[in-house]
Amino acid sequence: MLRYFTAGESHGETLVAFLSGLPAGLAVDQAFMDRELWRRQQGFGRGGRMKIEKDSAHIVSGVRHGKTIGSPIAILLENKDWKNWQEILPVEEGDPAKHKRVASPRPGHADLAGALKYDLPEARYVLERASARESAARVAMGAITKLFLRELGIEVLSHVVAVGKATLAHADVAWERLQQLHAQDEVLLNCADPETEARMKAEVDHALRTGDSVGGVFEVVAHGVPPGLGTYAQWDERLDGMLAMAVMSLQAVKAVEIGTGVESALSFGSGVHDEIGYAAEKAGESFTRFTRKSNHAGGIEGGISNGQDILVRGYLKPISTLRRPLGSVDFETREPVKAAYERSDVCVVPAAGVAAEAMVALTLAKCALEKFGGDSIGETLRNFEGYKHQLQQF
Ligand code: EPS
Repeated sequence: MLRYFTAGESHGETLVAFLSGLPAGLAVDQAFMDRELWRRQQGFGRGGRMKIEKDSAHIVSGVRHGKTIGSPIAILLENKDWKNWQEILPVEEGDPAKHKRVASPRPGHADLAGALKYDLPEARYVLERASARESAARVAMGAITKLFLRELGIEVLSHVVAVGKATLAHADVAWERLQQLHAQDEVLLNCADPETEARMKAEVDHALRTGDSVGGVFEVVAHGVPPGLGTYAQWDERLDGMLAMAVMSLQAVKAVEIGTGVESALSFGSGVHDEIGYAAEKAGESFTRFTRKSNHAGGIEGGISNGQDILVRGYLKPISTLRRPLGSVDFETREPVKAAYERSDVCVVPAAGVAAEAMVALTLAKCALEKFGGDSIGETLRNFEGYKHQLQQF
């Protein structure tokens, strides 16, 4: 059973990720992991912190001689900024005069709800854990599960379909185009269309100029997923439900969509459902001879993957830290004041897309291990081959 957790504060010493339940014998590629972490740090509109951090996954357990050994994997990610925070946020009692209070909660942030819940006089500890810095730990775990999924022929990538009002008109981007996008060593807004990307950049520029922030929409695409992951048999085993939770759990995501879910709700059934065909000759790499004319369902029907690409969109609210802050209340005096400002990002849609890839990969890996099992990668692959044979005989 695949299980995963993270720990760590945004300005603490390290982030920690735990990943337990992967089969033994999976080759772990450190350069790939660090490239995934690098991808999450890119994008136009990130703040000064990204100049400080250069994330790298420091694996301390569960991997020996370059391969998983079936034991829990623990990963450390150093916060380079810690050297500036050691006295502000020490583990031991420290000097209270050096603490850095977050005096007035930011609307949209966890500040107020978190302070009320944990009975904290101000929001410092709340933002330390609520911060999207935590998503770096998810990307580290997601990178290892991506390597596992690759063994099954599954790849997961993302692209940005909207930043503010700038929207990609034709969002059905070819898989090859996504691969090209991800081979690039420079990331602007991770949009497949350069003209749209320029309009997206203008939205971020506007937010930068006006002390504002801007949200948007990313799409995660999982390619090569076999039919049969997830099930309608029980409510919490539905793949779409699991993916929705995984992606919704990312900081600043306020809505999740599978395929063209939102548009479909406003359409007639005849325009939405993906007609089924059959190719007598076995077509290329597909798992079965059944074909589809479209993919509005986003690769999931009845909570089960259907063999088409899985498409999951996340809708991000604009970052809640504004250089031109909104109205709030001082925690101590209860007087009206402007919300606190701390160094922050202005737009994080491309980065959130990378973090969502990790969450989708973790979810798919969990479902694949539930279906195929295996304590060694060889055993998993044998079971998978048997299932593929079954599909071909259908
Ligand atoms: C974040 C605020 C900024 C971001 C941070 C998330 O950090 P800081 O307050 O240190 O400038 O840069 O994101 C990351 C550090 C990261 O790695 O993504 C927030 O409040 O959520």
